[in-house]
Amino acid sequence: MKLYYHSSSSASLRVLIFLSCRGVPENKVKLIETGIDFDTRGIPVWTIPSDDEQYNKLKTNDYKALNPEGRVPLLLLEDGKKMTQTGAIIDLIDDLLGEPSPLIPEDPYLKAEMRRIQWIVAADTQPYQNIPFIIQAMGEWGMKKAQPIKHPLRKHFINREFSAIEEILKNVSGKYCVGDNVSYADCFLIPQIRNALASDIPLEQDFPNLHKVWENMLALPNVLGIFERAGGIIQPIVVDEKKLKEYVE
Ligand SMILES: N[C@@H](CCC(=O)N[C@@H](CS)C(=O)NCC(=O)O)C(=O)O
Repeated sequence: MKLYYHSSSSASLRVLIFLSCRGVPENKVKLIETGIDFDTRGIPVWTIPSDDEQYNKLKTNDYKALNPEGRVPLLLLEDGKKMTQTGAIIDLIDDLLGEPSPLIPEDPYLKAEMRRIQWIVAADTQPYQNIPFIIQAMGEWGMKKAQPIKHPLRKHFINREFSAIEEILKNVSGKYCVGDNVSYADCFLIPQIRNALASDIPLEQDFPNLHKVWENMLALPNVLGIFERAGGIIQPIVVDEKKLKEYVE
């Protein structure tokens, strides 16, 4: 299988952390980092690398030919089937491994708590703090308040949802989001915290339980290594500043 991802993408990092914490061998899921271009608004657009077989097959470097959603990550199976959406990708890889996943709590209630955190990050937080959404709000809807990464719209949604997760963690967290074992919830939450730190959210002060989980996850050398290879423990800003300025103005 092949995973098309980009290291600046928090959704991609969810799957990379999952693969590493689940101990999936590197030859089972080959990582293909997409190329990057920028549209007229300065927003990143993914491209198919020219040395990848999909480039020859599809005869274009337009990533939308591979994934009409235009988003990373994407999982390409050996038989050519594709899967998108991180929750579905992780479930599929885990099911294909064919044994009970150590990353899913056995207790049904705790499993549901894990899914709850996963969904708050994937459905209620990430889409509203995603840089393309913020740039759209600035350019089309006149919300020219600040740089996209520190934009109050982005900070509003991160703060709102982190407050909810903090309450959940008070009840179910141990070292990690759900008890003392790494679960899917951590794979989803940690990249979102990395994004929040780029927006100057005072994590330790405002969200002590999220901070605890963050510190414990970063103490795992494999997780730290993923962030370091992706540009550091704070989300890097990937926009074309010149195009963005022209668009917003
Ligand atoms: N709900 C999707 C989110 C994927 C997503 O938003 N990916 C971002 C990068 S973090 C992306 O590719 N954005 C490009 C775009 O929206 O055009 C998932 O869980 O896979």
